[in-house]
Amino acid sequence: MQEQLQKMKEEGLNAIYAAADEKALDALRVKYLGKKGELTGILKQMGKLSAEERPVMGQIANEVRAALENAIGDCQKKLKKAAMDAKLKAEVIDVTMPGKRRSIGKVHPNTAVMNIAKEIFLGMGFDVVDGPEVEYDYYNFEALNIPKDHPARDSQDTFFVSENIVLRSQTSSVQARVMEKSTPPLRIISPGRVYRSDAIDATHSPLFHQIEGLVVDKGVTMADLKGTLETFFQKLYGEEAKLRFRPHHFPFTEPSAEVAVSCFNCHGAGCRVCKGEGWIELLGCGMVHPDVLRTCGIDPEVYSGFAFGLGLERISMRHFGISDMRLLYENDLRFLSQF
Ligand code: 2NL
Repeated sequence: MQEQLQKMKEEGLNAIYAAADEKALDALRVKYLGKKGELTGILKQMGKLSAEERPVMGQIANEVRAALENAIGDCQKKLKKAAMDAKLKAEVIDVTMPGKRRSIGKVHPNTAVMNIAKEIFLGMGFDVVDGPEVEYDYYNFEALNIPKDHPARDSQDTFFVSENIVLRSQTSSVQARVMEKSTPPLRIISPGRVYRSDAIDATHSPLFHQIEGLVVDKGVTMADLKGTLETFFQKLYGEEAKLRFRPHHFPFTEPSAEVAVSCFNCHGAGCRVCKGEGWIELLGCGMVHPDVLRTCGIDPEVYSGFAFGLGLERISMRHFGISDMRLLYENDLRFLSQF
């Protein structure tokens, strides 16, 4: 029996020190020291021993149990530490590694230029007003002195939703609404989307953006119009920007003018950007027609006003050197991420 115990101790210790993980170790504990384990099996034979032999064998059995328990405890500690070391090694973070670059969205070129323009006008005391894109014929045309038979209403130019509803072809419709509701002094810009039934090409789109401006007060003159536009373009293009006013015709202004800005590239000498002209056509403007004021509930004998309208895309294209308007609407990230 003593031999059996010695043999079990040796085998047990070897197996315990060779155990690969905690699970294997626990299996060995059950195998040798468990309720139905080998040690219990051997001790069952105690009954066959004499009264003198029994305590001696009992002591040996206790020593074997203690040796195996110690070995198991020892190995458990080692295996725990090894498992923790492996875990820490696997989770190690190299703080010197370069970080992952996240791509951040950009402001669309049109939005960027719209923001700049709004800031300039806000700085000159203008309010920004907004209105519907699906508009009554009345505010888009009638109130602006464009009667029923006027060529500007041609369905070739305007998207009609129904007999008397259109997609607004100019944001003046918003300004007509403001005039109808309020009493002067008025100093507003109405930026936004407008629609015209144009074929798409490098300089035309059926949807584009406008900034229109309107000032109505007592004693407003053409000089105020010129000063306001000059200030705006000098803030946009620099102090050396010059404006050229040439007579024009709009149904809603009288007198009317078309305005060109000296080419910011060649300063008037003539180059590729201005197609050799030295000037770039940018907007239309004029003194608000007395009939328009009257229709919108403002007495033209007391008040006068000026108005202007400019296309945003032209300015965006110049600002960022974009040669084809379609690029502004295709939402191709390879294009948009450049700005
Ligand atoms: C253009 C330039 C323009 C206006 C817009 C306007 C607005 C009101 C009254 C009078 Cl409420 N005028 N806006 C004036 C002149 C030119 O736009 O090329 N339009 C076709």
